[in-house]
Amino acid sequence: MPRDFDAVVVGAGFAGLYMLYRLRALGLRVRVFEAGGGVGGTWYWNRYPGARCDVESLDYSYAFSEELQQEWEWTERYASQPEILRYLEHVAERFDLLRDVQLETRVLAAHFDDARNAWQIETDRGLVAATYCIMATGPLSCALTPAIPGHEEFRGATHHTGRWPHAGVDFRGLRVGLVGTGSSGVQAIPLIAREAADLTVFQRTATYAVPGHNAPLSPEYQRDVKQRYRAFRTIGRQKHLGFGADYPTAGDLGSATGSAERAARYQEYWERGGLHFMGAFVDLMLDAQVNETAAEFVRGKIGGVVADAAVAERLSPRQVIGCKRLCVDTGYYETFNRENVHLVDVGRTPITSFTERGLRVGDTEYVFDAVVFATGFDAMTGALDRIDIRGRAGQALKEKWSAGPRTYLGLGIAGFPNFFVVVGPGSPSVISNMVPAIEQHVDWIADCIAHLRSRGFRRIEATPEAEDAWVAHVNEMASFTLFPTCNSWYLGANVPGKPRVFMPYLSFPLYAAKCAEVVANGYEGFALG
Ligand code: FAD
Ligand code: N01
Repeated sequence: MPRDFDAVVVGAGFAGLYMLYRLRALGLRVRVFEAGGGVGGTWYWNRYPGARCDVESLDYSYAFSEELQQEWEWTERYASQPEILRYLEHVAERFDLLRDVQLETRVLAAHFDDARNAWQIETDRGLVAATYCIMATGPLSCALTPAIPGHEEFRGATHHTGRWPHAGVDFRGLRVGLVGTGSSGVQAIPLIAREAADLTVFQRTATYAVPGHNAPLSPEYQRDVKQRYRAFRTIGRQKHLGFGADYPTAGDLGSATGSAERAARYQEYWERGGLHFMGAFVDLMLDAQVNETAAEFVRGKIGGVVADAAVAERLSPRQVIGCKRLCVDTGYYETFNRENVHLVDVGRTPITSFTERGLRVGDTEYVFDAVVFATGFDAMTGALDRIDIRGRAGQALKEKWSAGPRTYLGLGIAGFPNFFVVVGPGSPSVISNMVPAIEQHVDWIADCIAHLRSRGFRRIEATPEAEDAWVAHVNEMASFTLFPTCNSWYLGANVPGKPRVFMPYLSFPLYAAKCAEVVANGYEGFALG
């Protein structure tokens, strides 16, 4: 079979679009395959009411083009889904990317042909061959609906937040059930509650939510940032989470701070809003006792907002704060003061089944016109697991990863030559501001391919030794922290049967430095041939 492309990229979100831009600039023939009917990835699929970013827009945006970052005007501190989608569509148009993106095309398989040193990529529209195969399939793109018996019997509508109908959903006058209180549920609940006749929230684990204090972006502040955008980005990238240049980070320990001063610090960071809260002390995710003081502070806030003490108690989480991704909210806890909103605990008694009219929990039937699943994603590995990926000697990636994902730097995989993953397991990815994390990965991959081509190398592959050492290092980093203490999707704990392994790498700047060092040492840990 002829080689159709130098590179195939799977996915047209932030990662796939920028990957195409970089590879095209190197003169490669590239094809992007995207399952969706448009570009945007996360922001194409997640159209539920209230969807917006939780990293501020001036940070959560591309830095690769000075013109782009100067031209684009964000309207809010945290942009809404429609605005981010418009931005990505603008990027695709501005850089003439669409002509190499094939939409509504799902990649089903990618097999490495050793003799031809090429990837054979099977889509639901045919087969192509390419030298490089780059997975930009997204760490949170594989929506997960729990297998609740009797789904087919339910006469009402069901929707998943991550696969929201393009025409929107009119909840007016409807009795709505909503399952899940992670970031998606926390964003959707206040808006659905305002529209629906009645909303019942099914909560398995109470969640910590910190107000985002979302507001229109002041033109003065935006102008100010744009005047120093390069420095703003550089400082942001030096922070552990890859953002927040304008927020000084506390460098002191909660364990060495008195309780009154600690409470004042929490209040200050609460007022800052959003994910910044976890930066109040450097040992918040290292010391369980310090973490508990922050958790207690947030529980106090919940108690102060929710009028019914019993409901407030049920909404108060008990796990380590920050162990599951912190939610950033607008009026989440307040919503439970509304008369048309009810909270049902399904932590001890899970949802038993669907019925014709709604959901059954134990002996109680709840009647609904519509049920919303805000139940999250098969994160980091889900989209890759759903493609039949086979490397040298026909080795299946799914089999290789049966005890948990194994990568070198999250970028490369031993046994899978000329195959790259953008923001894959073993990289900071979901634990960081993802746009700079994506740009750093894409730049690394593009520079690597340019290096191979300029030196006449035809193949690159991570060595098993480098991969083993990296997997051990990623685990070791997590083991110093409180992250492994709860059932988070970072650990795969939300997917029945998924191996419990902490998947992201903690610390964006350390990671970026390591990637640069690998290059400086002649692609140390990779075999080039
Ligand atoms: P995606 O945007 O997920 O794109 C991957 C694309 O690959 C998808 O369009 C998918 O259809 C396609 N694809 C997958 N498999 C196949 C296949 N087999 N064949 C063809 N196409 C395929 N991160 C932050 O840092 N800050 C935030 O504020 C933030 N907010 C978020 C809000 C929501 C509601 C969600 C769900 C996630 C959020 N994230 C946030 C994480 C977000 O996923 C990333 O920031 C980023 O958008 C990921 O971009 P990506 O291109 O890597 O993946
Ligand atoms: O998914 P989640 P999400 N019965 O997995 C519950 C990003 N994001 O879509 O905690 C009952 O966090 C589950 O309960 P439990 C962000 O990175 C960002 O909300 O597993 N409940 C949980 O409450 C985020 O972390 C934003 O016990 C069930 C919920 O469903 C990631 O995407 C917005 C259940 C799932 O929460 C995922 O967020 C949205 C069952 N059978 C997403 N199964 C921003 O704000 C699951 N649950 C930027």
